[in-house]
Amino acid sequence: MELVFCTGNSHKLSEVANILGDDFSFLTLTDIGYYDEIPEPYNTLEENSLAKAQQVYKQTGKDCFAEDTGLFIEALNGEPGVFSARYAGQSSDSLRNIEKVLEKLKGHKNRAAYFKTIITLMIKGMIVQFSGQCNGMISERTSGVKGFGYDPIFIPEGSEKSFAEQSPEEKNAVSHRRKAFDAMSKYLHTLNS
Ligand code: ITT
Repeated sequence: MELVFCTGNSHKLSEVANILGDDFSFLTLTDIGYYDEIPEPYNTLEENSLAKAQQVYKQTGKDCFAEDTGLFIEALNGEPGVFSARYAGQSSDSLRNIEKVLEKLKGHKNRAAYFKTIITLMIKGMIVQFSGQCNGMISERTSGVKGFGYDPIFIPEGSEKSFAEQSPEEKNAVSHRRKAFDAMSKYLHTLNS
């Protein structure tokens, strides 16, 4: 089975390679020579992840999967949510995005938040979606240098360390991405059996 992971985010590529291990391998967009931009114009993770997978499938005919992820903060009515990549402006600048979150949360006691990942898998003419969520809280300040995006301010439930202070193995054991990809893996095994 040959599946293409439709992402331009190198951090996602390495996390997912680590999560799937020997279970399933995938091709990257670079592997198949696909360099077109993939827009995310919609207001939901479901629609954006579907649009990403559909664009690549329509243009290459290859079975593939894409994922869209957002950080949802309770006290900010779910912001930055589906707009997580460009919360502080058009370009994806994690430091500025984090600054904006910390500024908006100043004085808020409620720091509850969650990451959510939606995967769309296009395989054998079928479209299937999988979801994974990781609950936690937003810290008062950044800590740690590992991971990417909002990891320096996200403390997952059950931990005292931010995702950016955790090893890749620690983050991948509990993350939103882990849960969504476990569900996809399980589905692929049932297809293959
Ligand atoms: P794609 O090519 O896969 O679309 P992207 O970087 O545009 O890559 P998303 O729209 O899914 O990805 O993600 C939005 C942003 O959310 C991303 O740029 C990060 O800043 C942040 N993000 C996603 N997953 C994260 C994680 O596991 N930890 C911290 N931040 C994350």
